[in-house]
Amino acid sequence: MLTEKQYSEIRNELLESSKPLFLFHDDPDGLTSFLLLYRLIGRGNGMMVKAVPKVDSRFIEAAKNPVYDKIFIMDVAMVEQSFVDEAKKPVIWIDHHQIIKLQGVKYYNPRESNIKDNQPASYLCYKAAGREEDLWIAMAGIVGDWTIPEFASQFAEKYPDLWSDKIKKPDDALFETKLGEIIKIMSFALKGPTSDALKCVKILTRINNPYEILEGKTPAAKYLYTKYEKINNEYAKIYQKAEKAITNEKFLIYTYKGEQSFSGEISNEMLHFHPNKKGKETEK
Ligand SMILES: [Mn+2]
Repeated sequence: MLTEKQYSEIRNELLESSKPLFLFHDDPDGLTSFLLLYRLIGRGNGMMVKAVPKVDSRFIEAAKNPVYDKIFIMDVAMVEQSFVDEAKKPVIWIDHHQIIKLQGVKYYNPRESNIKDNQPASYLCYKAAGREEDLWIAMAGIVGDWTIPEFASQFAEKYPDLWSDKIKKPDDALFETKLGEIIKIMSFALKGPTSDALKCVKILTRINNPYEILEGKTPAAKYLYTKYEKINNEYAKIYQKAEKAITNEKFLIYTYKGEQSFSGEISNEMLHFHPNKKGKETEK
């Protein structure tokens, strides 16, 4: 757990920033961490950290841009010291991966007080931003990172149709609820060309309730939903083929070709619906 003092330090760093640069991991936990912090102040720009989860020389040019006065890094496992040194700006790093100590960084990681405590970055950002109306965004990130927070019951009460009494484990929520569908929409929003992913991120900063996405009511929300459906079709095809490949063997190795990489997602869903198998995805 971070302390209340730490949460308010993060909040103050945000409130006092004229224009922050946000660097976030390109998964639902990283994305929602960005949304939660951005929505508190409505200023700044976000960039995804893709491929290698490391803030390095790829981000120096953006970091040096004089329009930004501070850099926030969320849910990225590694930051290079040379990045911090060259950026010459306050760096606030909120993470829950292995502890890494750098010079000149304000570092927030719950593992520092308890090595077993790895509450997702979105959990930390929700607590720091303190906007209860963004509970659904926090839940998407936290459950998307395979964690059920203590405020899940609050979410269930507010959005009973997005949750279910049967949920015991994070994967029950991921694969058998409407919240799980929102998480998938967010995850697929980040796929494809970076420019399109960023367009989707921008749309998400302006969405005020989960039903807007699920029902695709506004043109912007519909854009997200259509992208989701398109990618999900591809996903479903590969998933069904992989499911057909299940044999009595303990391990399932399934190889596929395609535009998108779904290895993690498919393997996780297979494990949920076929818990007696040990999945192993390979990709070509
Ligand atoms: Mn994470």
